[in-house]
Amino acid sequence: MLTIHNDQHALHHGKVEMFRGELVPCFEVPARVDHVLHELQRRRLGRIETTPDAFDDATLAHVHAPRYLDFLASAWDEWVALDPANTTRDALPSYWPIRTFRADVLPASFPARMGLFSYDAGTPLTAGTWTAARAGAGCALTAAARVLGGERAAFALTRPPGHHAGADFFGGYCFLNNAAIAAQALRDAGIERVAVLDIDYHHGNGTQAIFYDRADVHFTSVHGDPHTEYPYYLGYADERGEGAGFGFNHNLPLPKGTGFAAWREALHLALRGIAGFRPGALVVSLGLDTFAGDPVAGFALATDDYLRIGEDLASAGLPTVFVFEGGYAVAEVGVNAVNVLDGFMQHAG
Ligand code: 6XA
Ligand code: ZN
Repeated sequence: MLTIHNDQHALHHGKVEMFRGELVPCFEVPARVDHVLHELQRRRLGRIETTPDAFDDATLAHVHAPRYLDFLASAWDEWVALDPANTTRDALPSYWPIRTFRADVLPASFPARMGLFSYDAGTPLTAGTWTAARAGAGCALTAAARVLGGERAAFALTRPPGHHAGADFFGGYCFLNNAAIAAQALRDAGIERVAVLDIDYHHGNGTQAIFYDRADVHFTSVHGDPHTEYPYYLGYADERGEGAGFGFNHNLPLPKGTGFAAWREALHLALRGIAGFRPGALVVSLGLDTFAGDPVAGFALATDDYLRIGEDLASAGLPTVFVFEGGYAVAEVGVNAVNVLDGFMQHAG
């Protein structure tokens, strides 16, 4: 499979995140991508492009709010302007405008805007975050462009991940929604109906929210039940879409502890729903935190199961853009990710 690799991803390297009541070293680290890249090379799975195509920043505004993009672009400089010693610290939010507060006013205070544009304290913003996230979006756009150019599939190997990022907020280690940006690019190129399938352990709340009122992009997610699992406040089965988008959102929450047999049944259900939509292309949010050994998740998938997932995804018979999302069992994430891609290519027509 063709891989588009963003080599600027390592510029985003958070030090700490708030986790279960304390600041702990970040789970979402550059080594995750290094392991996937190494495994792709070891198994010679296909060509690897290391320089994504140039793109116009205006493309990002097809998915994200301009005031949010402006905030991200200047956030690090503003953080350092508060205190020169901040160069040694990650920026994390401390205040959020929950219900009854105003979100229309853009406060002058940088910490206040951090909270306005985020929803958790687990997503550090660092000196290289904007550069890495922007390059990551370019990687997803390039993968979409290659599939539009006739590739059966392409893999955007990038980080930070994207599926929790909404039109105007970051969270869950995500800043720009790479999968949504790829899906929108496929639409902009004239593909009438695009399906996004999110198989990360965590519900893709950002992607769902971006397309919730649209009938042209169908969103499906198989994930840990939000009653007990992050992101908690979205991802329930009764979320079907709204307005013109009603019927084009499909959530398949599963209990913590779910093993591969039940997970795969949900995948088959997801693929049946997608087939009924008759999309011209598929974007897969490829999270590997469904693995039994993942430190922040709770399903029980094994390394070989990822080959079967790839085969099942290939059976959809659609031009496919894979976008790398979560997966924090760092030593295994490479093999698990490449197993999906390998299984896919072996069964792709
Ligand atoms: C809470 C856990 C964040 C999970 C991020 C993730 N800090 N999303 O993997 O897919
Ligand atoms: Zn995840």
